[in-house]
Amino acid sequence: DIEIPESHPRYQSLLTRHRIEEGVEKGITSRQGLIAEGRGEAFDYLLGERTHPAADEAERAAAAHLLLAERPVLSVNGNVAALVPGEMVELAAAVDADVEVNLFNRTEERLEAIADHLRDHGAEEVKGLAADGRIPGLDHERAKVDADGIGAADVVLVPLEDGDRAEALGAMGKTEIVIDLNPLSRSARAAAVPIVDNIMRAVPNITAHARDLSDASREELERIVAEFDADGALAAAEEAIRCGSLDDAEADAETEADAE
Ligand code: PTJ
Repeated sequence: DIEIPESHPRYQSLLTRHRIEEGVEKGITSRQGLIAEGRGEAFDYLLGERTHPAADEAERAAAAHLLLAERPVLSVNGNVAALVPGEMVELAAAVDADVEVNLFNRTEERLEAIADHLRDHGAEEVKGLAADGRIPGLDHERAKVDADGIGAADVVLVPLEDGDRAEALGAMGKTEIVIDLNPLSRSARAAAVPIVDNIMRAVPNITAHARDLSDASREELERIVAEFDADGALAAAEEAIRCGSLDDAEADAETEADAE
């Protein structure tokens, strides 16, 4: 194990990288997951490694969607399992959702390892092993889902999803919540709620919003969902990457305003 001093300026990023490495060693994360992590890190660096106000709003809209859903499902792949296993289980409990392992590069070994890993982190039931449902329009291996999981879901959270699958799920009429640091990715663009934020920050924040909204009326939740603007959220993220993110004065002003 490596020790990363918390005082290191890039502590979070090094911790994330270390978790992915460990995930590969444990047979949870694919080697392609290392490449995906590198891509994500580059975008996070440009975003200033913080949750921007537009991402926070998307996280609140995601919580409202999940609370309103009849059959919400949280999809877990090899990167998600390595980075936020306990946090996904907590979110599932907060919004009463199922957890389903759903892999881009599907192998039985990795499926089992991820399901075990989620159980070690408190999951009671893990879906994805039955694989008795299909997403229309995808080739055999990539189409597999549980018929009573993602197959029957009305709202699905698909973090770090491949673009083809995100589009195919959208075409099935499901409300998709995507977490992806790249605001230009097809997955983010296919989503009803694109969350441009690091999954390490996004998932705990969706849970915090869900807890905050647990007593909200249906009308209030529906209002949050209706007022959310997906194109606006993507544009704000792109704007933050292009010019705003490294402006510390602006960030400080925002923090001060929040404190007041
Ligand atoms: O475990 P599997 O087989 O299901 O495979 C999972 C990966 C992620 C390897 C697979 O789905 C894949 O290849 O995804 P892509 O096409 O590389 O897309 C991953 C997206 O997630 C990219 O747009 C990255 O910017 C983004 N990303 C990477 N790390 C993070 C992230 N977004 C949020 N938080 C992160 N930590």
